[in-house]
Amino acid sequence: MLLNTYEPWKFAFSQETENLKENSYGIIGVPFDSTTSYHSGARLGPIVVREASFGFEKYNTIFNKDLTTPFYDFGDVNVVPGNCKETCGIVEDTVNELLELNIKPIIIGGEHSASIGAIRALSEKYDKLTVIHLDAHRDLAFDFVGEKYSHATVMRRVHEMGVSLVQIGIRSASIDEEEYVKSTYDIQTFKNIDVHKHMDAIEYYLINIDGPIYISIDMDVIDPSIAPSVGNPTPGGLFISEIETIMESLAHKNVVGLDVVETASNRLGDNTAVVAAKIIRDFLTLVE
Ligand SMILES: [Mn+2]
Repeated sequence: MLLNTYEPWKFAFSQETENLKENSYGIIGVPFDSTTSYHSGARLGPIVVREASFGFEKYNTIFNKDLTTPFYDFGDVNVVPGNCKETCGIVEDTVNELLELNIKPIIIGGEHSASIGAIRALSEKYDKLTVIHLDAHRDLAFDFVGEKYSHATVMRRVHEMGVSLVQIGIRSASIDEEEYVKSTYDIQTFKNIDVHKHMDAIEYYLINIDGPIYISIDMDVIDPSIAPSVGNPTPGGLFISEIETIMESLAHKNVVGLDVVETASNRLGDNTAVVAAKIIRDFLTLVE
């Protein structure tokens, strides 16, 4: 029998939500981009990333594994266009609903501010949460053009929740952000050059992290020659194999949530959407 399983509104290989298995993963989209300062369009990220997810086969030749992890696609949250704080609150409530079902969130963005709500929910559930933040930028501004809730202030709001941060791929920051990092004891930095030249040290660091981990991936961490459709493209980024190595190091840790954000495209087959879909699919293959 031939079945057409192409359903572009759900991530490829996601299962029906009627019979939820506990301890599995739930995808939610956050189609929001109201604080974007340069290249807009991230509100369409959840659609194009889901669509791109159908370009992959179930067997993963990088990790020699089939994608067998149960996961569900719950659709998109209702965002409030123009209101970042309100939207973060809705993401937080939705993630709390998933946590009550004992399902771990995977968020497709949308601008990076979606992480604020997700991490707030998780930081209240888990003590000693570590956020692994892959990004070209630190996102540690206290405010951005007067706004406390913005794509540029995400990790400052997150750090205020009392979580530890590990920032990987950094190659752009303000002097104020650098001073803030120096004034703290729980923000670890691995710049893009560290990833290119000292991956062994980063792997060693990651596999020795204790406690629950949340992974936040801004697609601009990847080199813009590979993933150009992002809010703030920044040259000198990571390669796909480096992302694979980092994900492999983290997959067998206690990962309690993941977001893949800032895909800003409205085009089917967009490179950045394809890479974002691959990262989510790789993660689900690895965590089984
Ligand atoms: Mn960024």
